Amino acid sequence: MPSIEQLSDHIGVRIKDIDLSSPLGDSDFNFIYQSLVKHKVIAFAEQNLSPEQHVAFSQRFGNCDVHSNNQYLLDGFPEILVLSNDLRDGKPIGVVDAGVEWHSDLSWQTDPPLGSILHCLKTPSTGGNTGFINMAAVYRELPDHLRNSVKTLEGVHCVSKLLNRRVTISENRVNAREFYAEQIEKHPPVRHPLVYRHPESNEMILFASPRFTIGIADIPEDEGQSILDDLFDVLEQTNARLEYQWAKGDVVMWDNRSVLHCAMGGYSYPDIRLINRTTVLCGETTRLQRVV
Ligand SMILES: O=C(O)CCC(=O)C(=O)O
Ligand SMILES: [Fe+2]
Repeated sequence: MPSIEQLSDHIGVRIKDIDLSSPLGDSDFNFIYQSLVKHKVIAFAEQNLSPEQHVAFSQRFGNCDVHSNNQYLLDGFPEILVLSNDLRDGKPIGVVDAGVEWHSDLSWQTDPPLGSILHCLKTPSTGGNTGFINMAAVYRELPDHLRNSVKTLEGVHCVSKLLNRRVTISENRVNAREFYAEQIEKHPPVRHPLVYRHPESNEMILFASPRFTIGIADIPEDEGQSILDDLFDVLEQTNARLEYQWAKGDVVMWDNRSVLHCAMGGYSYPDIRLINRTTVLCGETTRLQRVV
């Protein structure tokens, strides 16, 4: 039977005594799934996983996404997106500076995914941590007036940084402006309630992020931005957070429905960080539920 160790007071556990490279029995898988729903971030140390095994573990949770940024998918493994600052023949081998603002993966799509699973292959000598925030806790921490006003509102989410005044474009990304201009055409903004119910924990979740939530639908622009500023102040201040320091071989999965995450940076080429990522999509019974 696996055991767990808390990673912080309000979010995250390490699951011990489990080898993800071999097929998991139902009882181990259920233990992992329940830990994910309850603790929102789960970590496993010293996992020696081939890309096939990483994908096989991910598929226990559901179908995997094939990321639209398809130039950085691992050769032969469309389910794996490479995150790295390494270069081959002078060109990036993966997404550089991925996720450097707080976000929930793919919230700019109609159906946000269940979770992402990262396998760390190389750590830089300094920096490279990943931050996580428990968005059920943030919902509970909202001042009453703000909790009441967001209940019935919808956030507008968009992948293109060009429409978001809260974010900056990394200078390390090649052709970033052209890329983000195309993204507006390919992926027009979508709406999500600011408050969802988690289908499995039944917790209310604040569903908004500085990276992808660019406004609030159907109210004046400045009013929407001011509500978002207030929400993001609560994010900045919450203690319901974890900063995860990676070691080679770590596998970390988060419940993308109930946490925001952020790559904390603090390293640069030629100090290399290399992580393989899969993202698991939601099914009919696991997607976030509307409250109103
Ligand atoms: O590299 C990281 O620390 C996180 C990157 C990220 O946002 C992601 O993989 O979804
Ligand atoms: Fe992300």
